[in-house]
Amino acid sequence: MTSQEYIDLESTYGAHNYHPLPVVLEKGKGSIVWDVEGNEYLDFLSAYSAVNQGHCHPRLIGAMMKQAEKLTLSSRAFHNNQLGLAEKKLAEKFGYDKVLFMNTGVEAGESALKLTRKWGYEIKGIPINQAQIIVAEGNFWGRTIAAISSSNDPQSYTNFGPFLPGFIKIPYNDINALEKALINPNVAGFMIEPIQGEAGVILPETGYLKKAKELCQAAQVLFIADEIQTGLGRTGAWLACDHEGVKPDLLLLGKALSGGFMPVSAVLSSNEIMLTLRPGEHGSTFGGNPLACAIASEAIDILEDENLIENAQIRGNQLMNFLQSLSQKSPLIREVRGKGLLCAIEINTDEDSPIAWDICLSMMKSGLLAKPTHGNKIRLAPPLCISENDIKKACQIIEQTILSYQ
Ligand code: IF1
Repeated sequence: MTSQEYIDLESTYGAHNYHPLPVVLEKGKGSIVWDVEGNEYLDFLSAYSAVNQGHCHPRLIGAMMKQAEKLTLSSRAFHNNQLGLAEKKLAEKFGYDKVLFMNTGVEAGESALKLTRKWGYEIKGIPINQAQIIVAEGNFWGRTIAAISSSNDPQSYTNFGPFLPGFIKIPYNDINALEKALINPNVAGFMIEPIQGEAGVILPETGYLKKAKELCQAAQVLFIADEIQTGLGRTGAWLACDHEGVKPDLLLLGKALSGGFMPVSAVLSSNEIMLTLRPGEHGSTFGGNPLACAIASEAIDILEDENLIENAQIRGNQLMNFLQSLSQKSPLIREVRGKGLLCAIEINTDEDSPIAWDICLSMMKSGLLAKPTHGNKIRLAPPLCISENDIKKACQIIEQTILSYQ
């Protein structure tokens, strides 16, 4: 079958809830993917930062096969011999008392908000059903009713109402707005992405996260860091919060927690917060399943053993240096932003201009896959295992494409 035939199948039989680039992938290895015609591409999206370890990592295949032949799912009605080991590894790695495994990132977000509300009522003493969560405009943490209720993006919420109450929306990177919102005694938590991915790789000013954590602490409000996209090495540190030495009260992980093999997410927190959840009050069929735990454990080890955090920093500097010099040469570029291997080019058009999309189509034809977010921001986020040479190759493709648009 040809790419077009596969695309037609999806169009006929699938929901039209995405607008993918016209490429049909069949194989992936490391930073490279191949389409059904055998064309090779540098993957500069990494499945939205889920394949930080690189596509189809052999150690993850091994861990998956080994566990899959023994036990894939026990349910939490019984214990299994992988869960405690994985909980210990994550808790010790990131310095928390306890871990709550879920599946998708949005489930980790939902779980964190339930924990925060419970803690708000039972520890902070907020009147029942009055708890408020502060979120930042431009946030993206998934597609559930709670997630879109906290969103200010019409594409996320239009015609999906009625919405959940209990969210206070403030501008991102605005410490005065946070200070004001924290006056409300019913605020239980502040949930924030250390860098806003979907919004177009928006970085807060240096010191914002640190100040925000301090203000939350002083107001007895939980600081919840959504590191589902920025975590696990993506920004050149284990966590984006590490760049400012900020320790969240609740830490959300997902995506690369499984290296792209299956949905695995987790909330990490303290005993005081975690133990507000008592048996039977929260869970999920696949949450903490032995297969996911075996894969997650190996996914963490790979990041460590292969120095992928350090590689993200070095390759990220290489990419950002190139992007900064390119932005001097091209009036088409409004701004380049990034930290580690989470970068973006903001094209000098408004959001509904087709130029960013056309640039991505051209780069695709030259062998590089990237996709715009919010219209005119092109996210550039290759697997953390990417080589110096492949960054060079990508830079050549980006430069020749952008300069051809003069
Ligand atoms: C889609 C976006 C990225 C996330 C953060 C939680 C979640 C995500 C910071 C939820 C998920 C995914 C969702 C996917 C595309 C992708 C995405 F463009 F949608 F926003 F990466 F930027 N927190 N992001 O980025 O995790 O439930 O999906 O496992 O929905 O199209 P999930």
